Amino acid sequence: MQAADVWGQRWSMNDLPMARTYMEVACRKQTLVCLAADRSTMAGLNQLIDQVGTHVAALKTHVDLIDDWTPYLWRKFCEKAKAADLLIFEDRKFADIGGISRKQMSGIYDIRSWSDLVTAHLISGPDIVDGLQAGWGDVGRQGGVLLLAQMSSRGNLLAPEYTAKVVAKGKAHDGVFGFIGNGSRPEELAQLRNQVGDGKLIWTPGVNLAVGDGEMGQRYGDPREAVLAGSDCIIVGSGIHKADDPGAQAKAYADASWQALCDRTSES
Ligand code: 5BU
Repeated sequence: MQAADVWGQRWSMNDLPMARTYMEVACRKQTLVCLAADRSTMAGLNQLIDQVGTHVAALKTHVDLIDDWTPYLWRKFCEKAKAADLLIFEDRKFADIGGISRKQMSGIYDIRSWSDLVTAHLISGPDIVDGLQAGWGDVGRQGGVLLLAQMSSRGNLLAPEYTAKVVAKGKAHDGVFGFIGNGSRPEELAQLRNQVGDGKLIWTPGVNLAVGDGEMGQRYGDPREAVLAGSDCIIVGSGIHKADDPGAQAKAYADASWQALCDRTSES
């Protein structure tokens, strides 16, 4: 199946190379799932790739929560992810001024050298996007920034006025791959999609087949509803990595998200 047919306007109105890469990977593997790989050991992370790699399009990491992290083990893990046709997305939630964000892309974790995507808040102003892009440029790589327009957690401070400002600034910037939207509230997500239009992607955490409240203020919505409301990628963590059979569960999320995308496209 051709990515242009499946993604419709989202493809034709978005020529950012990294966005097109994602849409192609999703098509090849018939999944809109990004696995939030929140395991705290390298063995646990590698095991996840073996278990679910064929059913997910991207891996979302928190490089700073791993107990036995070393540069060598991380390089091997990234090679394994690439071999499994996965984008690597470091959910670092950068928030500093542009020049410091650029430096934070290097340092011990050297995020610029292996990440395809990173998250950032726009609270410090739009130069953060230029700083992160300069970070990738420093090592001759390209990447995309996902701006936090909404969050999934209860009581977060990203009010609708703030969301609208993030979207207005982010839409105009080539370095912005897309926005993080709240997967737990389809109505909020539909509003975000209206503001964003078709030119940028929306990725959504707070998604689980078991809808409701999660741990410590997390909230969950249904994967199909999220995609129908305008999500282009469902970010799923514990729903997959804590399942008895992560592979089977990843396939269930993949099927639900892919079917929803096909239905969304045929309805439009
Ligand atoms: P869960 O196990 O599916 O709840 O994991 C969700 C992941 O998404 C976790 O890694 C969070 O850091 C991440 N996340 C989130 O839950 N909500 C948000 O608004 C953002 C990220 Br941004």
